Amino acid sequence: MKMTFRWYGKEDPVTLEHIRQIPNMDGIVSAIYDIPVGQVWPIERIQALKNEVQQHHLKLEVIESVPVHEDIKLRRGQYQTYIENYKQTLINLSKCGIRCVCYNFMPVFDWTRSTLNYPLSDGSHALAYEKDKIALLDPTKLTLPGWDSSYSVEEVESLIKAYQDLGEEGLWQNLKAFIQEIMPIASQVDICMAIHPDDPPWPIFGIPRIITGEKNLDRFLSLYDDLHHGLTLCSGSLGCTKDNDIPYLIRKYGAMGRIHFAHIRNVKIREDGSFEESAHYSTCGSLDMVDIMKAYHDVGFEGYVRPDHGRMIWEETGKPGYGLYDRALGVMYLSGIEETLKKGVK
Ligand code: DNO
Repeated sequence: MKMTFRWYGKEDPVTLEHIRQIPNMDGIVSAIYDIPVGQVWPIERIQALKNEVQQHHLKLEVIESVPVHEDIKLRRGQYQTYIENYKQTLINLSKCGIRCVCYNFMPVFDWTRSTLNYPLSDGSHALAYEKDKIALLDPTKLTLPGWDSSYSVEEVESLIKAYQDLGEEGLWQNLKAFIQEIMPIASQVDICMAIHPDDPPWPIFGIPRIITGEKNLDRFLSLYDDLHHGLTLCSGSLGCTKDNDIPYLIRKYGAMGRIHFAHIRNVKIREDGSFEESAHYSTCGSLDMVDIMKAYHDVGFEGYVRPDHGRMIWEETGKPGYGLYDRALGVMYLSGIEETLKKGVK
């Protein structure tokens, strides 16, 4: 597997100089953040990002994400233009040597939490999803770091209503139409498309979410018969419900060659189904990292992997979930397990 690290560009308090000092690190996961969703990413902009990464002796490996415009997910308005733009962006990324693109099909909201700085018992802070607090939230008055903040309160209200009317089956139909339009191009230009699961993997605020577990992942993969059509297997997103057995899913989809990108992190699931994000180390959360790494090892996974959300430790401040220290600890821990597995130590 190829270890990578997410970098949010020049605005990121975590610099490429810092990232380069993490052992076993040479791949960067990034994106262009200032182009409005739906517009084409010009080759020059992609090349500039790539050059900047290379100047720091790192490689731009994965794009996370090329976001999908809400008009595409709702198949309304200017969806045809946005799909054509999406294809052109894939062509441009391919010309710059990119082979893996992560995206998601979550209606309106990307990852959702009730608390961004939940105090853990060791004095660190992490992201948490507390069911009772989520139930009281008004999504139109809230912005989380992973969300598109360009919508007004009225626009968010009308989007929520549109998805409630569309329903789960309608969303599946629109996803299918999108996949069938973009995948021939992605395949032709040799880009592996890696859909990110919904986080959390259940409906929120009364709107559907469909990339949630084995049955739906099977259905998703059946939408297009080509190895370029695949998954970002995010242990933390799928793993925040005990319904999903992560090592089993890795073995199943890994053996099929459908996992292109692995996000690895731990979560601690509570009795009531709420969860808090924990350190990567197995006993800090509900997931067994050795089982997870062993599953990747056993299926001969050669794709990209990155540590996912970290806690805020050692007084670090920064982008929630994306500080330097705890993610770097995650890299070292995962790399240690991988090295042990590779050497065949019993
Ligand atoms: C959360 C991330 C997600 C992911 C997108 C992919 O930290 O894993 O926001 O980048 O869902 O499109």
